[in-house]
Amino acid sequence: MVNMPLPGGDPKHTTDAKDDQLDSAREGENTGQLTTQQGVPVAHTDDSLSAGERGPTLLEDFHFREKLTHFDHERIPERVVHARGAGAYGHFTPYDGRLSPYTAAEFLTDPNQQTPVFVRFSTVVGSRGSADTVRDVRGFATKFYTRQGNYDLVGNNFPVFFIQDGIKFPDLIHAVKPEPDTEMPQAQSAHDTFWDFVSQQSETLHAVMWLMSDRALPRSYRMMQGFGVHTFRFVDDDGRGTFVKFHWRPTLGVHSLVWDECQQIAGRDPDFNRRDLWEAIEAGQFPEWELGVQLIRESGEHSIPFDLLDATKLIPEELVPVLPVGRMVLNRNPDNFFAETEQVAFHTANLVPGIDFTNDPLLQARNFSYLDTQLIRLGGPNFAQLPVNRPVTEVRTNQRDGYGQHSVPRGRTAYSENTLGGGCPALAPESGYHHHKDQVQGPKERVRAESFRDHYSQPRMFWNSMSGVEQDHIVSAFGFELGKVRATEIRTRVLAQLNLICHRLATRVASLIGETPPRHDLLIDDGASSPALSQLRQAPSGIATRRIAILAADGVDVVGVQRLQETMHDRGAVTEVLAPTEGTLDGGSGGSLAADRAIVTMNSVLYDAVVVPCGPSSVATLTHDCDAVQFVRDAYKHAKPIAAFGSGLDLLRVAGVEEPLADRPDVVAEHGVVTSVAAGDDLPSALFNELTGALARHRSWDRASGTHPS
Ligand code: HDD
Repeated sequence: MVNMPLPGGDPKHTTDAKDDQLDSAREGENTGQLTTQQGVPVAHTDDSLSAGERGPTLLEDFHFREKLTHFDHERIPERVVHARGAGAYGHFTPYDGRLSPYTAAEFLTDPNQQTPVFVRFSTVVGSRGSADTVRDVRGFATKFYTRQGNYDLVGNNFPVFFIQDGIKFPDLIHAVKPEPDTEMPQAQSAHDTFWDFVSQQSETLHAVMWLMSDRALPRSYRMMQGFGVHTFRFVDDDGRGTFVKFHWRPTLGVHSLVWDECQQIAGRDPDFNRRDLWEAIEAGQFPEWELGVQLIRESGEHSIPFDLLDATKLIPEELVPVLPVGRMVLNRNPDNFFAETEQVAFHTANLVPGIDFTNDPLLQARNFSYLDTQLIRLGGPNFAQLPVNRPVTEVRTNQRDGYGQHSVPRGRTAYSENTLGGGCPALAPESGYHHHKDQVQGPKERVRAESFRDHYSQPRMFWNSMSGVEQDHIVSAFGFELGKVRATEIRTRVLAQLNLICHRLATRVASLIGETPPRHDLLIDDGASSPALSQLRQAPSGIATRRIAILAADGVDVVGVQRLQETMHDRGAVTEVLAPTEGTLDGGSGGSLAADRAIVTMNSVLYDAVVVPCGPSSVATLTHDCDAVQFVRDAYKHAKPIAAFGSGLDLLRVAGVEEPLADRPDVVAEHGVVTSVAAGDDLPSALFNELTGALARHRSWDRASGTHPS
């Protein structure tokens, strides 16, 4: 049964075939008596069994031994990369049959099929307990539980990778991970070994440009793109192939944090992205992505001006448009982090009929690595039986035994071909998986293809595609990262590489780190760019789920705040009232308002916008509260929308906001600072509209102070 709601009475209301299947593995809430693993009720668990009140502990205390032994074995190896992550369940539905001419994969072509999915987002470099908001690539791995078996699309939020051949993956990861002698720094690329590697491997440069860009600092997992990265192959019912690149596009738009914020959030809420995903789903604000594909005929392979097998290259959307093909919604949080998000096992070789690989040497290496890593991480060959990993289709193999065998296979035969078992499980010559018949020939040799040699034109295209603000951020990021590099010769080598991308880029970075800029402009820039790569050039999105902090104290204009809340909630935003202490605030002209949180427990970096409402005594309190003043100062510095009305404008003045402020009820909106002297029922709706517009634009980079940090 796929996607049919289950009858009530289950421990949890299930919604699809995967949820239905998981139900059999879910335990009820821990409400009954405590037992041992053997189900024996436990009478006493706080003192071990000892010989005499102050005597030694006895070996026969089986409850003590079982409790300690299990605890001692609770940890499994964390993922060697992508150790820190967060996941959720949902579903994918294709829009229609538009991909039918290209692929036999039913989940992509049958609009009547809603396929359950599990998605895990991750950072790459940090350990399991590291902060979410580090400068890093984000993993975007999707397991589709299709009717033809599990398909895994194990992608990232960058469309390109750092190396061309997977044999270099251990070198790359050893260079970027904490240095082996000190195990420092944690979850950072800003150290000597990473840049030592980069400075000698020009193939890394394109991905490094993405890493230094705002893409490496996503505001939310819900607001980032995903990419399959490699060129894959669709295969139709007749075995004909078409090259394909996969894209996920979030409906909430693509938005980033700024670096200064990221560093603050890493201390104030290291779970920032994880919490954001969890809370949005709990609140019913289900994140959505559109799946898009770029299709290239096999005969057109060589019309693309670079090698499709090179994972350090992207196909500009202007050259091959992205065809939207379906929608994914994440609507269910896991019940248990370890059982589901930690034990989920992705593998690039989990394919269904209709999708195949190409000879991309990075992908070929991955096809070895993922299965291999799951064996050590999940302790044996039966990890596909773990609830989160099980397909919703029936599994019938001749594989037997091994650690953690959970099923009870019956019958005498576990081999093929057999007659004793009636020849079962039988082969599926028609519907089974057939590898694409790719023609290959050539000598056996260790060599990098000539067509992989150009390492500079796409980093340059990326740089050329950025807006001025995005370029500023990239320059500052290089300045920060290389500023942490102690070895001068590494800095010099990196600058020499940057000089081959753009002389101006190298010169600007050199001046930030006090190094001599490369002397000559060595390149001829063809000016190639792909405007689709710029985040800031994309159309503004809506404001759904954006978080607005309302700063208030006793004496606040309750009517004004309530009108603001109602309007912004109607538009999908989330508001929270922050006050010097939690509790109920008295309104200046009657009424009261609940304060959701104390200002000191939060910070403007945890919100998208801040509003200071009217209320002379409320504002007087806030102007003497350092945390409240800093709140507005930081929001201003980080180019976030700020609104104030009535006496609320005073807090903006004290915080040093330099934009023109209103001196009449008419709304003044300059560079994302929206003000009016009106209050309560007189508040003009233009104030809400201007705030909405500023939120949809995300940041105002043109602030008068010009001091926003990158
Ligand atoms: Fe990888 C995990 C994505 C190249 C070897 N990778 C992993 C995850 C993601 C990616 C999203 C986390 C999956 C999860 O949430 O459990 N990896 C990529 C992308 C790559 C890439 C988009 C390039 C296009 N990876 C890559 C190479 C190798 C690996 C070249 C090795 C040759 N990756 C692994 C791994 C991991 C992994 C060691 C660690 C944990 C795991 O697999 O399950 O096998």
